[in-house]
Amino acid sequence: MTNHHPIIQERTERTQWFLQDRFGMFIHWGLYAIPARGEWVRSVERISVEDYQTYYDEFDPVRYDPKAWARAAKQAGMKYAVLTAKHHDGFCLFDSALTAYKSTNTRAGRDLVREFLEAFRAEGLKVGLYYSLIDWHHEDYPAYGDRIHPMRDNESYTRNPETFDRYLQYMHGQVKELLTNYGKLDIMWFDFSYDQMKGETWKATELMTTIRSLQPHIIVDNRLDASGEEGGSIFTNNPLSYSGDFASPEQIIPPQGVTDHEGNPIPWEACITLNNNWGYAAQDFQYKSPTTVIRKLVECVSKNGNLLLNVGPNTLGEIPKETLDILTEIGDWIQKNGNSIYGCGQSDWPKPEWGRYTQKGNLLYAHLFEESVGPINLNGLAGKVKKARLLSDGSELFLGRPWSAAQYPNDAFVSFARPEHFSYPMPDKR
Ligand code: JFZ
Repeated sequence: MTNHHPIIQERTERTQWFLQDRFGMFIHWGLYAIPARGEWVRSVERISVEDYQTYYDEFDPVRYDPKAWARAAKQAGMKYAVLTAKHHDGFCLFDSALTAYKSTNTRAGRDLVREFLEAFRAEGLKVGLYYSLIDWHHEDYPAYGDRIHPMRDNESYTRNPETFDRYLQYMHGQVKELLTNYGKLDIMWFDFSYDQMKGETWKATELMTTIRSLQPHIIVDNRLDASGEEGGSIFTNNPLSYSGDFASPEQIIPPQGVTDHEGNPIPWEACITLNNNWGYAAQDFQYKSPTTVIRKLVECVSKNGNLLLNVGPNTLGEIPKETLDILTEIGDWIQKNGNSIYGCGQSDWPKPEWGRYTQKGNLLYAHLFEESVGPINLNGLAGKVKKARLLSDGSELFLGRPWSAAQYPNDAFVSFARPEHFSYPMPDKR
């Protein structure tokens, strides 16, 4: 049953490219790259405004070369990228007229956002900006100074409506700057809502009206409305204007994909770190293997979702070597197997026990996650498979029925070696 709710219809239209592209790069970068203990360091370690200021005073990313980042993303098979224009610490990587707390006033002296956008567009990638709703630096935000973000602290906080309104003007103003001064943006990634700090507390309807009038095609995440399990009105059949265009599960791939309360698929993107931190963490070497990342990408696609894979560049502006090596291997795989990712989605057939399916029209992509003993079985596909090919080199895969499979009349069987390598008799070989 199609839902003709205008917000859902527009969402479907706007997210067409997004659902094709499937794989993007998340970039968490800011002053927190200097302490190198993750982007929450100021909150977690209760760092004072004065002490955090030293990072601002030192910030000098002399090796920032967004063209190199863009090449790495492109080579890895990523089709879009999202950079933290401002994270919770409030430091702006762009030349905002509304604050002095920005990269152009540091030794960097550069509009890092503008350079990022230009470099990634030049590589043909779509571009997005992350913008933190939370601001630990703005004096009118109710977690200013030594008072730490309430989700990490039990001390109570109060929001003064008058002064908070000044923050909203600032926040709305910066969003307008980003959507006015930087050309066409493809994604606006807000982060995040909690407790009463959600929806209309952000004046979300007004903000969305502005956003849609400035950049009608931009897609927006669901975190203006709600974050986490609560999810927000994107999960209903009557979403609010600020419900967002896609759900944003974080550090998890939803077991059943993401659907609304009635079971209809909704666009989603899992954001996942490569080690255990978003921002650069110099001592965190717990990187996921390229195989894991590839399989997680396949898993997302097999559940109609996207993967936004995070990188955390260091204070000099470099993506860590460990990260680049993983991206290279992912790219080598995608180079050969990208047809099973882009434009693909959930299969009509249930998950096979040996791996996962992705599907595009009548093309079924079988992702084998384990070594096979003998042919692999395609459950219920007997007589339905015209031919089988190895995606990476186009070679024919033998499609036949091993004698030992007599008790599985409904399954098709695919072998990875030539039939003569098998000891059982092949009826069509004599
Ligand atoms: C947020 C940020 O705090 C984090 O630094 C990072 O940018 C990530 C992508 O997004 O993390 C969240 C957001 C929401 C919840 C938890 C972590 N939540 O609602 O529980």
